[in-house]
Amino acid sequence: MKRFFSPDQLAHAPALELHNGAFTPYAEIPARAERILHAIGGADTPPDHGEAPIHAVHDTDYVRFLKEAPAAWAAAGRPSDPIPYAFPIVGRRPLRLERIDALMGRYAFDATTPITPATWNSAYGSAQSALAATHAVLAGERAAFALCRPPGHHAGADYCGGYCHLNVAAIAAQAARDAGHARVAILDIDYHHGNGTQDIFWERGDVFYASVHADPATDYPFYWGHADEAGEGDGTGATLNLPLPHGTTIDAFRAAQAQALDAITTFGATLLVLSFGADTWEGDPISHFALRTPDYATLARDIAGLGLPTIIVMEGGYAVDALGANVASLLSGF
Ligand code: SP5
Ligand code: ZN
Repeated sequence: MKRFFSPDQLAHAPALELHNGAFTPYAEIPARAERILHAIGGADTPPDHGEAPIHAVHDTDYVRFLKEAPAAWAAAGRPSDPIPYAFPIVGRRPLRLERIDALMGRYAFDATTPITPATWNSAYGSAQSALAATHAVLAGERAAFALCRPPGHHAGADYCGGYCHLNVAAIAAQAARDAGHARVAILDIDYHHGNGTQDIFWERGDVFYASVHADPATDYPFYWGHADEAGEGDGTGATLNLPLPHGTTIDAFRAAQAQALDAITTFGATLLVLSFGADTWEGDPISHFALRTPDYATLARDIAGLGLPTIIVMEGGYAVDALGANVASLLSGF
């Protein structure tokens, strides 16, 4: 299987994140990518498809913010990585976005996602890896793997959060739409709900979003991913949320995924984007499911059974010692 990764993706390395009221070491570290690369025998550097496919998903002012925020933060005299700490209440009043502090909260939904001077280049490289995998599949590959990090599924059209800045799954799906696939599906099997992906396609009937994830009643991102969220407008029925409880093992996870696969078949997708997180693994330090390493091959075989050309993008997974084996297991199932 073709695999893509840009060395630029290693530079984004925030020191700390705000977690449960204290600063702790950032969990989404460059070593994640290094361990995956080692396990899968390396990857090709993606060609440069430019910014246009990013702007097809993300707002221009948000992209400008990602590039400019670190310098504005430094100019305000702050020695730390830029971390938002004040957030607007939605719809309260017109926003005056003059200070960097106001901008930080406007373009983020949480305080766990620092934007360092290296972040834009790394997120751009992550998007280029997703686009390279997309073009490989559009050119006839059965499946291709984009080793995306930073990951993407928590990022919306105009916001970051959850270690995500550019929504690589959405960028891949949109690129496939623009290349002529009329109906595209995104299957998200990261432990967390992909709120950004859901928001981006919420009112669209041409891109189906299905997610199997930890119940937002107990887990991040809390405000999205409940079973009754199904899309609106043209997108009514084109979002499917399958929340599961702590302790979920392969049998229940596989059954929920089968429900998602059935819905994708009914929808009539001609191409699939898989948002893959290995944070469903039993030893993940920030999650509470109990999948085992061989289970990822099982899930992948079920997904491959759809018979759709498939772009696999990497999302979460924080048990660094097991991450390579878990990704290799998933890829082996294809
Ligand atoms: C892509 C993805 O899996 N994002 C997950 C974001 C989850 N953020 C909320 C939980 C943060 C836990 N941070 C633990 C830090 C340990 N030092
Ligand atoms: Zn996750």
